[in-house]
Amino acid sequence: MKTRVTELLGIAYPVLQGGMAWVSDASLATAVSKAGGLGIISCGSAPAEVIQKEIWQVKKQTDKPFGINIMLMSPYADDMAELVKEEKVPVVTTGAGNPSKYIAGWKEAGTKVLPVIPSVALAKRMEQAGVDAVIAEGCESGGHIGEMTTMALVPQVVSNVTIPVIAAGGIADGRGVAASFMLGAEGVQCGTVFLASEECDIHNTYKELVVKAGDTSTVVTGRSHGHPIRCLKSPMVNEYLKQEKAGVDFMELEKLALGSLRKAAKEGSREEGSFMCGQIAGLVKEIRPCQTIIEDLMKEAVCVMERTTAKMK
Ligand code: TUI
Repeated sequence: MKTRVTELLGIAYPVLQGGMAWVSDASLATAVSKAGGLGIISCGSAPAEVIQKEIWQVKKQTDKPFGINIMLMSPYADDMAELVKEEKVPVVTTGAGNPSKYIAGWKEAGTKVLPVIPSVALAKRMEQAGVDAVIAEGCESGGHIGEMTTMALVPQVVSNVTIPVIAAGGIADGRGVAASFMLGAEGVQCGTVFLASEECDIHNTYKELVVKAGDTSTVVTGRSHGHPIRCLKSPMVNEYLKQEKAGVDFMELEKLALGSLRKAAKEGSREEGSFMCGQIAGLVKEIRPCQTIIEDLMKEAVCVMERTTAKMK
């Protein structure tokens, strides 16, 4: 399938793997890029030298394009912005903030810039700042989320910018891909479905929890203090929500959550882990290689689109 997104990024399929802190490392990014999508290393809150090694590992294993995702609330965001230029990373995506101050430098280095945006206003500002495309992410996503749903956000962004739009949030099969294209997106970004991939280097417990999850298995913490995070229900998360409801302040709550991402991804701790995950987990029923995930997404999407148009005649 050829779209402005496949042309822009030099990839075979319009499928990006979302950056996931403590999850999407060189192993996952390499597998997705080798399979014809765009693999993305997440910087999370790691220091630049850790991410530089991940970049070297991807470069050693494939010549295909790949990206890094910079979480703009990270204390190392400035260092990461420099690293993008130093390593001539083909694609950078950003999350949890406004990347305006970095855009000119990245463009000069030849990097394609794709910010995640949660609203039309930010999409328009990013277009004016010269980005190559925007990733419109709905609150069905796992992790740090905005207010809008994918269904409402994507068409409104498409109607307000001329650059390509990539849909994210709640997409895990061909129906989600087809629906995104119907809304005017020219690519999709998926996270949750890649948690359940063979090449995803996280604890087996995490994968098991994703595969067993249903439609209502996730909750959102931190709404009251302006840092909403979607993750699977768990003892740690229940305690967080209880304390949040009781009005415990942000710093105290953060102490409770400290290290919980690592505890989920690396230790598989059901008690203390924060298993970030999207609402679409209920559709993810098996662990597959990235190649199969991407091929299934695209085959199903074409099938659904053909079947739907035939039904409407
Ligand atoms: O970034 C994400 N999702 C994430 S990042 C993350 S790591 C983390 N670790 C500890 C605490 C918090 C996060 C886990 N999940 N998604 C992209 C995304 N970006 N969603 C929403 C936004 C966003 C929100 C506001 C983007 C821009 C924005 O701009 C506000 C402004 O400054 O205009």
